Amino acid sequence: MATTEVRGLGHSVKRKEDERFIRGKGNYIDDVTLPGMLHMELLRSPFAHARIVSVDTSRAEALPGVVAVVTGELMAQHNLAWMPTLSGDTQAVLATDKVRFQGQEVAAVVAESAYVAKDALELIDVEYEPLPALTTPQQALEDDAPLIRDDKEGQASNLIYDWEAGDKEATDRAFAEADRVVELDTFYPRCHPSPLECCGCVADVNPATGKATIYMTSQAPHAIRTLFALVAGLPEQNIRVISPDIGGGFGNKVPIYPGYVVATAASLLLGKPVKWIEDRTGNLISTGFARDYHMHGELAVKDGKITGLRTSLVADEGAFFADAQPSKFKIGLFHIVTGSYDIPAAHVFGRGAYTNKAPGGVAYRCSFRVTEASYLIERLVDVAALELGVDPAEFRVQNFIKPDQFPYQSATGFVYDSGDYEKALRLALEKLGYDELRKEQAEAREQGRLIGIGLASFTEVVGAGHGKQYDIAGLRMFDSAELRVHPTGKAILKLGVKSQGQGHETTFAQIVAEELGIPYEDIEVQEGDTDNTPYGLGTYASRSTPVAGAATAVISRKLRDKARTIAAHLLEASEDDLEWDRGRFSVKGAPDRAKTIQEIAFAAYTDLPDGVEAGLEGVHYYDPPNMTFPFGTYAVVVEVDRGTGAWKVERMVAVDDCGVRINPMIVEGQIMGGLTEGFAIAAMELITFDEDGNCIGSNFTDYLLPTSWETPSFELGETVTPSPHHPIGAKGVGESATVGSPAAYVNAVVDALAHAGVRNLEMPVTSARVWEALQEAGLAE
Ligand code: MCN
Ligand code: CUN
Repeated sequence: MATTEVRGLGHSVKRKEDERFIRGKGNYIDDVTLPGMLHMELLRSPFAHARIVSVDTSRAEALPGVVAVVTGELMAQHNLAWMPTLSGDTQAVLATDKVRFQGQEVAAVVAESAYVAKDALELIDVEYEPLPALTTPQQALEDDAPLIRDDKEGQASNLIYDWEAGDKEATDRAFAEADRVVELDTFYPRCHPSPLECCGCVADVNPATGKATIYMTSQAPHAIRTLFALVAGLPEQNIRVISPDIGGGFGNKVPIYPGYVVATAASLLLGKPVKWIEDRTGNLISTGFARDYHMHGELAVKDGKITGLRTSLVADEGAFFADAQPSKFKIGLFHIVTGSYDIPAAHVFGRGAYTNKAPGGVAYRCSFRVTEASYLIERLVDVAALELGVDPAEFRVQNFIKPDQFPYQSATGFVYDSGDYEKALRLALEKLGYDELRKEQAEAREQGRLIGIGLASFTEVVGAGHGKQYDIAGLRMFDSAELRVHPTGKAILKLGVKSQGQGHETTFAQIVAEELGIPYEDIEVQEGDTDNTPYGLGTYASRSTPVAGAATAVISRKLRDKARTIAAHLLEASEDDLEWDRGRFSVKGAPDRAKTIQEIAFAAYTDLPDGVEAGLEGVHYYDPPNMTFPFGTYAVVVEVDRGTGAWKVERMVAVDDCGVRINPMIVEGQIMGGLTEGFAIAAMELITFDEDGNCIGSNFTDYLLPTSWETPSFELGETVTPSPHHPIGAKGVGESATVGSPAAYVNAVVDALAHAGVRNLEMPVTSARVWEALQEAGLAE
């Protein structure tokens, strides 16, 4: 480990970026103001499914201050009425034939101010012919269901795909031989990332040079630029995507949205910069939702061991298949569903259907449906323990993959890098005082009080690539780091990923500090400008540390190798005689004969050995050999009120293992944020639809986000099992707590009612739902 002076790995230094954030000096998309800039607002469909008969823009165009009204018809003239999605489908940019979900983009007004543009929306006269709306995939997959995607040639039904993984025969055999089969039907409801800052962009196409500069809230600016070049036919070198400070993404800012495309087209046509800032309702009803997953799971158990796992899934994809996920995997990485358990046989089958709801699934701290998978297995394991009458902690231990089984090949095709699941579980139980708590629970029950203890021992798969197997829209999932050490020993690190609040400016500087011995405050980290950073696939799926973090370590080491050559020259010694320590090379046995990294950096520009290239700079593109598999155990204690069904979290212990921690404080911040989101999903967040497809949850009075009042307090613990294939042993952590915790909360509430036969409660576990369960179980008071 590096010394405290340079603040390398393991130091909880404060986040560099917070200096500007807490002073209100951040530079978010709405802070971008350009000379002559116009403002754009989108007209959205009030219907979930309707044919467009006519669009009359004349009254809107006549409003003073309105510069242009853009319709689907106009976009179609430029071949831009439709765009490709990240899952290889097509999506309407502005509707031409039909609207297919409530909130779909129908037209746009460009005006001198956002207020005028908004007023003008009401003056656009659209005649709709309403059609029946399909709001569940079950409805959509019925034989006589109306066809949602009649725009697609050869699309005869609302089925998008069937997909499977694992060995069906071996799994069927395991079930035939089982002495017990446990089943669970559950629905992971639609929810929404809700970053503080909604989506938006400022598109600035310079009519003189043809250069298109697009400032946008994107988690993946390089990939977006390439897709823009391919879709709009613009030369890629003429497109510059700049993602400035981003006020939270959580997956919401991975896809391409119609607003970006229309604003860019409008700027191209008008020759002026055009700003589009999405409002909260627009964000909630139209952009990348998450989950909406109907799951059936079964476990085969024999002699207390899980011998098989079978799942059947139905995804509600909305009107366009726009999941942001690796293209070879139609249901994301759901096949991590075997979780932390050594299950010899597993088979996963999933299908996706179009419905009249907003597209864009998967997002929201998910790692490509790992969230749903983790929820299902951790609920199933609990149901199995209840059915078998065994302790859920011990049942988990019995079935865990053991430390000596790593690298572990899962039945569905993953190779887990490292893990010690029992250690994390035992630590959580110890912190909780589990055995004592079980006694208290039994005593409380005698007194008529309902206490529940819930566990979840999740395993995630994060850090996509490698590039051979994982891609986004064909682009291989590698990532990059370019490091420039300047003559005075200060450095700039440029990355292909893009922070939305994760603290990259601090943690990536710490990696360089560790590897090169330059103090972390002397290293500036830059991201998000495609003209000035090396190509990368962006920040999602907790991949920045596993991939760009590895690239950073590797390029630092390469520069250290060059520094050794220069140091040998300066010290008139052989390279082999040099020792590296704390940012300096010294001659073995003569520690006073030494050169610091700063002196070496200066020499790289002033005093080089013959034949050595000047400078101390380099770039590395890292294609990881494998994913990383962070894990942990979360333990929740709740008390349920028998009079109302309300439940309260009394304790929440979270033990995480993400390998080596770069900045423990940032890691803990990531975990606490995720535990809060997991709680919100388990307890209160729900976007739903009435039978006509009207979105319920289109604002923050209906879609409930937790405040500090509702949020439980968390007790954190850690174990460290390094990733063997990552240069610094780190695994990703940015999604773990959101992935792992919902099952722990639900398991706890179910556990409180389990003695009366309750086996399942659907999320969000509202007090109304618990009240109903209490009544059915005869526990209501
Ligand atoms: N880190 C560390 N040591 C580790 C692992 C991570 O110090 N062993 C640090 C990293 O260096 C980084 C942070 O923790 O500063 C998160 O790292 P990582 O796990 O690599 O995740 P990413 O940076 O790729 O972030 C993506 C992840 C995802 S997919 C979502 S969704 C999410 C999340 O991060 N969205 C967020 N956390 C968020 N946090 C904020 N504030 N805002 C969002 O939008
Ligand atoms: Cu899936 S939400 Mo994060 O991977 O950006």
